[in-house]
Amino acid sequence: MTDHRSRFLRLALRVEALRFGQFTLKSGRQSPYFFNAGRFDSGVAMAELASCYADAIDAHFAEVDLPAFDMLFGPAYKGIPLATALACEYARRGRDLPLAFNRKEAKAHGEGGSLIGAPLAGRRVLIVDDVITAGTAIREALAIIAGAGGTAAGIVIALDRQEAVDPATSRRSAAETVALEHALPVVAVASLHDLLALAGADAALAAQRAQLIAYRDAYGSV
Ligand code: OMP
Repeated sequence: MTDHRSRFLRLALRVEALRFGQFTLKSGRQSPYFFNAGRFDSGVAMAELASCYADAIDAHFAEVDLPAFDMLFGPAYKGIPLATALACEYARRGRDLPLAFNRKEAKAHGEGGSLIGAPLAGRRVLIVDDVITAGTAIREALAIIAGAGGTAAGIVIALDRQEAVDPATSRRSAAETVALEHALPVVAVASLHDLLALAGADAALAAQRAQLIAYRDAYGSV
């Protein structure tokens, strides 16, 4: 497993952003694990997380000659601190990227509107979000970028749960479906596959592994 994958998963377990139990998802599925990006709730945890995102992105786009994206967008709410921390991490690495995010309710006074930050028009925008299950949140972000005249250049998430939207008809994951539909790279720092690999190698996670496998067999793309 590449370094950023295990670094991220161990960090997520340490700050309890990744927890095991019984959780109801947005889709209504009962999941034996849940990823809560809100638990990266300190400067050090957020900075470590941003460095994992940047490493995953740089590894993915390493072969591309031109910068693949020239702006970051964080969808409300969880994407906002993630994109901001990533912009700071890139600044630390010597790259100053414009940054924008949205609010969920448009504001009628003051500066107005629902977009905050650098203009999206004419930019190749990398969407920074927390997790993909069915891809609904990401589709909303794609529509916001297109509506503002930007071009989506890719999507980066911390965790790809690798779930099929309707396992009875297709085992293609939501992330793969979005990637194909929009001809965009979807880069995940880690995936359920990586979590299973970690659980297989770590005695402390052995008890969770069987439940993760059962869940993957029921809903997973792999
Ligand atoms: P989709 O819109 O179905 O891709 O799911 C993404 C959203 O699900 C996230 O933005 C969260 O609101 C929520 N979620 C998590 O945060 N962590 C998980 O592990 C699973 C979900 C989920 O409900 O599927």
